[in-house]
Amino acid sequence: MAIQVYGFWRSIASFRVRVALKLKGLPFEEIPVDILSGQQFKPGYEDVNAERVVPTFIHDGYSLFQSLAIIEYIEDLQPEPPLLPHDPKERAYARSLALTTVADGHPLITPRVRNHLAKTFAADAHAVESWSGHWTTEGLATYERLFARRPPAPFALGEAPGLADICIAGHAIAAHFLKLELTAFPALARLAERCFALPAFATSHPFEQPGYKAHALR
Ligand SMILES: N[C@@H](CCC(=O)N[C@@H](CS)C(=O)NCC(=O)O)C(=O)O
Repeated sequence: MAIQVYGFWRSIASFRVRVALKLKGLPFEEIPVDILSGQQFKPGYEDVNAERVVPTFIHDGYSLFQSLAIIEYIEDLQPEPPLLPHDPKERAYARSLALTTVADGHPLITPRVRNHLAKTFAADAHAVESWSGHWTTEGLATYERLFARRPPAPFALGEAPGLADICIAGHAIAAHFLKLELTAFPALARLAERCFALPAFATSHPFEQPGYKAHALR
C-alpha cells in the first residue's frame, strides 16, 4: 500500500495525520506544501486539494482531505491498534474531545484566518496573536474542565493513546507556538507530556520535521 501525505511541518492538522499513521505503523511519504509562503494557492495544489489546505492524504491514488476523516479512514484501513473505542458512548466522547479543537479551536487560528484579520480588519501582529491566544486558551480551559470530571487514565479515554489524545496534543502544540503557559491547565499539560513521551507523537512534532530544520537554519 502506498501512502502520501501533502503536509507542512508547522501544520497542526498534518501533525494529527502523521501521529495516526505512526501509531498504526503505516509507512508514508510526506510531500511538503509551504502554507506560510502561499504554496497552497498555487494552481497545481488546488487540483490536489480544492480547499487549498493541508493535509491531503493519498492512498493508492485515492485522495482524501480533512484530518478527522483521514484518521477515521486510516482506522478502517488498519484497525489495530484502535484509535477509537468500540463502545458507542466512548466513541462519541472521543470524537467530542477531538472536535473541540478540530472544529472549534484550530479553525480560528489558521493562516488564512490570521491573514484575513490582518488584511481586511487591519489587525496588527499583536491583535492577531491576541485573537489566536484567546481562542486557543478557550480550548485549553474546556479540556481542563472536562478532565476535572473525567481525569485521563492515563490517556484521555483510557490506557492507550487514540484520536482524542492526538487532537489534544496538537492543541498543546498550538498553545506552545502562541507562547501560552500551561500552568493553569495541569491535567492537559500532563496528558500532552505523556503523549510526547511516545515515539509516534515525538517524531511527528513540528520541530522534528525536516521542513522545520531547514527553516531554522535560514
Ligand atoms: N479542518 C482541517 C483543517 C485544515 C487546515 O486548515 N490546515 C491548515 C494547516 S494546519 C492549512 O492548510 N492552512 C492554510 C491556510 O490557512 O491558508 C483538517 O483538520 O484537516
